[in-house]
Amino acid sequence: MNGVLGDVILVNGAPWPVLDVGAGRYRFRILNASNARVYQLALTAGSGPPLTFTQIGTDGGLLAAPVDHPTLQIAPAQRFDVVIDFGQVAVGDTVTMVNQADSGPAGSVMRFRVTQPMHDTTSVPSKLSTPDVVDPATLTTHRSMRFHWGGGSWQINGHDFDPKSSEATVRPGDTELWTISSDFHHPVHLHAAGLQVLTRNGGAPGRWDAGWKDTVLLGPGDEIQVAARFSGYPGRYMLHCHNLEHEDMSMMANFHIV
Ligand SMILES: [Cu+2]
Repeated sequence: MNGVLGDVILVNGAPWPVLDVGAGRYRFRILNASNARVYQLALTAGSGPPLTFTQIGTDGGLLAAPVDHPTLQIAPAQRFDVVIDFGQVAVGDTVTMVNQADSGPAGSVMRFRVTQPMHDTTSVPSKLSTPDVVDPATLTTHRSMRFHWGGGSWQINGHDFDPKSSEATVRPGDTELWTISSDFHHPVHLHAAGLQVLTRNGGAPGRWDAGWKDTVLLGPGDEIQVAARFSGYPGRYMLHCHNLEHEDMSMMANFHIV
């Protein structure tokens, strides 16, 4: 039901690797390539306070402005572009990227060893890009996508994946308002589309929802509204839960761009 959770955490193919860094800013692109595990990443320093992630980008590119996060919740298929400033810790110290969502072996991800001083003249600009901001009032087509257990399988809108059926037909460049609801932890992924979270459970978007995404995480009982912009060529595309075991248990559907 949860998907398969392994007991060894790999980063770029290596179990719990160690990376030597200088005492300055580094940019990382973090992709959750686990089949089912949702991480709550944090950075603990050997001595001194924990470091923060300065998020500069997400699935669909740069954010408008950087956002500092003490922790990053990242679901399968999601991406976060971050800057970590190792200049905040002493040379010789270590920084561990931990996963607060688990304990034991899966509670550790990787370690950074700050091995040398670095003449770091970089800074993170306060303005990064000017992404399109969708005005929800302009969205005239509304659809609902319900990600729920169907008694024997994981389903979207009450049915198993059917290669012949379609949940939506849109035109290239269309932007629609989709309400996505969930009974469990489902990272909802659309192919060839950008998603901007407009509301989460009736309130403001969550702290990790900023920017144009293509994968949004819902928890049990969650309901979000997204602006969905379809950028692909005409053809058949998928939407699905990116928990691979849920997807394999038929939580997948077609949509068409015509
Ligand atoms: Cu799922």
